[in-house]
Amino acid sequence: SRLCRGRDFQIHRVLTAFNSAVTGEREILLDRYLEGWDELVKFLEALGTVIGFISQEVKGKLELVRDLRRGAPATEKGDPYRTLRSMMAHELRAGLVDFRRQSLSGCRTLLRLHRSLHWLQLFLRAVERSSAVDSMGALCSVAYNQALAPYHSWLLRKAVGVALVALPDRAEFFRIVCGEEEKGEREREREREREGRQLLERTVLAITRVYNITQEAYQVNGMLDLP
Ligand code: 1PX
Repeated sequence: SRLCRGRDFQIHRVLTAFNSAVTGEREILLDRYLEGWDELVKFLEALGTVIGFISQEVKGKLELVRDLRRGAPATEKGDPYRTLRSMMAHELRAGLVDFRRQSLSGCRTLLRLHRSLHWLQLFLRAVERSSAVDSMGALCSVAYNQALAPYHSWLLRKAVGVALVALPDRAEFFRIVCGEEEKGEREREREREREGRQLLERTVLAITRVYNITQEAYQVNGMLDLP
């Protein structure tokens, strides 16, 4: 069942990864950033097959950045893919960033993940404020229209619309977030939701911090619109 597949997902791992991605110098550690995404992919995979194309898309992007990292290992001059800023500096210096057309740079690839974190922030904030009558699909698509749709083609927007109809309901969402198996009575369900909300809040804060630092780095380098 969906629940069993979802058991793997642990929201506290998302929290830990994104929290530890930020260093004292406000650097973003790419390994930790990608680990945070690995965990989010598990959540997507717990949602089942209709969402499958979205998790494939994310996995492809994660793999691409990791391939680049492996292909440019650390030397005595430094580790080019250790942090977001070192990646930007390295790819700019090496002429790997194409400002005119689509390329396979780490910068343009991570920009897609970055925009997705914007979506995630908006979505999770809406979930926090939601009540039992709200539909997940609706919360999702409001956030999607704001954060991602402007970058997507008409056809993709339609496909996403179809996929969002297949989202689980709110109770199941919290079951996946809290990693509990048994369907409890009302009381248990409420308690679980309280715990879930607290963890969600902290996770949103961690993601927001990472998002803001990343946004600033892209802005400083004039790379917010990389094709
Ligand atoms: C605790 C809750 C965790 C929830 C985790 C959910 C994480 C979801 C992240 C969504 C990531 C979407 C990636 C989009 C990247 C992108 O824009 N790619 C497009 C452009 O790439 P390109 O290389 O061509 O420039 C690409 O064309 C898009 C592919 C399909 C993406 C569809 C996005 C749908 C967003 C809505 C996600 C709904 C997930 C439901 C979670 C409850």
